[in-house]
Amino acid sequence: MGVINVTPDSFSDGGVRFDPARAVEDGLRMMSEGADIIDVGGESTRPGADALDAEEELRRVVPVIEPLAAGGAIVSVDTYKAVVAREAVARGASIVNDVSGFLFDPDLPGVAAETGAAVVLMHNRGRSREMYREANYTDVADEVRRELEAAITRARAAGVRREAIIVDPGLGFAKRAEHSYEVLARLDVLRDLDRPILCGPSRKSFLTAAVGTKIPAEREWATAAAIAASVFFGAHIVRVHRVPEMVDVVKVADRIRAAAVDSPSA
Ligand code: PMM
Repeated sequence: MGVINVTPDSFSDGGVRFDPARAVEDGLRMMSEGADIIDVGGESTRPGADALDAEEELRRVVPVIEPLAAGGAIVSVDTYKAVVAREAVARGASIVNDVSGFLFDPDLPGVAAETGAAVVLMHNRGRSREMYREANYTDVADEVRRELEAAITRARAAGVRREAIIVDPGLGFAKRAEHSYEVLARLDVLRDLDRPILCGPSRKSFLTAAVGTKIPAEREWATAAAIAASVFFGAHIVRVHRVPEMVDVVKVADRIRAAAVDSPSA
């Protein structure tokens, strides 16, 4: 999954794709580089970010979603707002990527069910401004699994098909660095949920706990290590900013994972 942030203030790519033409061009290039899904977002989710109104969010994402979908991309819309999700799906998105795991907008599960879109339920707790306040865990991997199970229950209660659900541990969301490392290392506990697992370590600030402060665009080698680990520990989809390099990382990591599973001592 390649990331296209149509925002002036993205922490991870510095807002270069605020111009829709540039965003579309980059999304199409990501597809040719091997991305299977393009994730289009209009609101920055970095800690402390301000919420954006739905109309402005749609003004940003629709001109990017339509041409990408018309160009053959599987498009996901990174939004927690029902109004944005409904319109984005009408304009060609087929996945709703909700960083709140159906916690922030009570109307979103119903819209997801009605439209038949696939949904990414990401683990999270508070809103952007307050999410580190919620980063208290005794067993982070187990708590993330249980809270994702509750998100699946919310989705199913609204009529979302089980097959339409993808789960995501939400690296960096309501988690301090040590929590993100632990949840990544114990990603296999999410297998109990029996749904595809999406993992998004790309350029996140938890990587700086290991490599020191670097600007996000210089966290690619650190990202590669975390992407390889995501694949080893069972992720089915990885969300990345640099597609060609991470496609190679995934291909090699996946060969190693498959060899470990097939080995006589496994
Ligand atoms: N991370 C960001 C935004 N959306 N969605 C999912 N499903 N998983 C993530 O880890 C995730 C996300 C963080 O911001 P970015 O768009 O700048 O990478």
